Amino acid sequence: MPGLILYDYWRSSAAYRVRLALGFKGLEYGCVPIDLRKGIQGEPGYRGVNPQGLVPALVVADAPESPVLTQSLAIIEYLEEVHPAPALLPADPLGRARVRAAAQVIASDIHPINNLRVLRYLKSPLGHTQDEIDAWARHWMIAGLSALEDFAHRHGGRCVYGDSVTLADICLLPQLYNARRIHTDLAGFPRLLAAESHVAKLPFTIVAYPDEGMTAT
Ligand SMILES: N[C@@H](CCC(=O)N[C@@H](CS)C(=O)NCC(=O)O)C(=O)O
Repeated sequence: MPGLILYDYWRSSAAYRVRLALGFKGLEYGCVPIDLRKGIQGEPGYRGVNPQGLVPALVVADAPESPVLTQSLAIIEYLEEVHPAPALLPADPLGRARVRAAAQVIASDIHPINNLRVLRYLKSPLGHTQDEIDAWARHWMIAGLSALEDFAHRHGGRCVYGDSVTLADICLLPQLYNARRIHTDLAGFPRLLAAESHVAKLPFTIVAYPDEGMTAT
């Protein structure tokens, strides 16, 4: 049995962050697909793993009592502490604070209000049309990406922060994947697109890329 087991969904951007972090650190892991389209995340079996009914969850199967970790950023910070090299956070406290801030623009400010359950709630019971829901999602996407573009102008190099891959890039790639799914105009984000294009060429990103084939297992 692998030492790490990821409860995953191919299109989940939060799970995609964790796949990227695992790949960046060269960690082997097993996968349990949770099909969000079929509502498996709300079933008692999965609620037993993550009572919040969200993916990802990571089981540390080779630790005593096989603890379950939830929340993508907490999972990635755990991996960073247990497997510090290669690092996803800069060595200096100021750099770490900045990279965490960039990651939270995505993980705290964009993603939660554009999540599946939120968009479904806008449709029912609130009764919004699909056009209104898409406009909502794009509005918050652009607001967050604009802040991140500004961050990359101030602090970026080849990556969102400096020239090395950090947690900020690990959050950016899945969010741009989501942005394209809802047809967001990305022309106003040249620094983010450049960072994405640089990081997406690195081999660890290829395995992590959303692949529907994983739901078949
Ligand atoms: N803050 C959480 C967010 C997790 C989350 O919202 N996951 C989404 C997929 S990206 C999910 O499981 N959604 C299921 C639903 O909305 O029913 C994290 O970073 O792990």
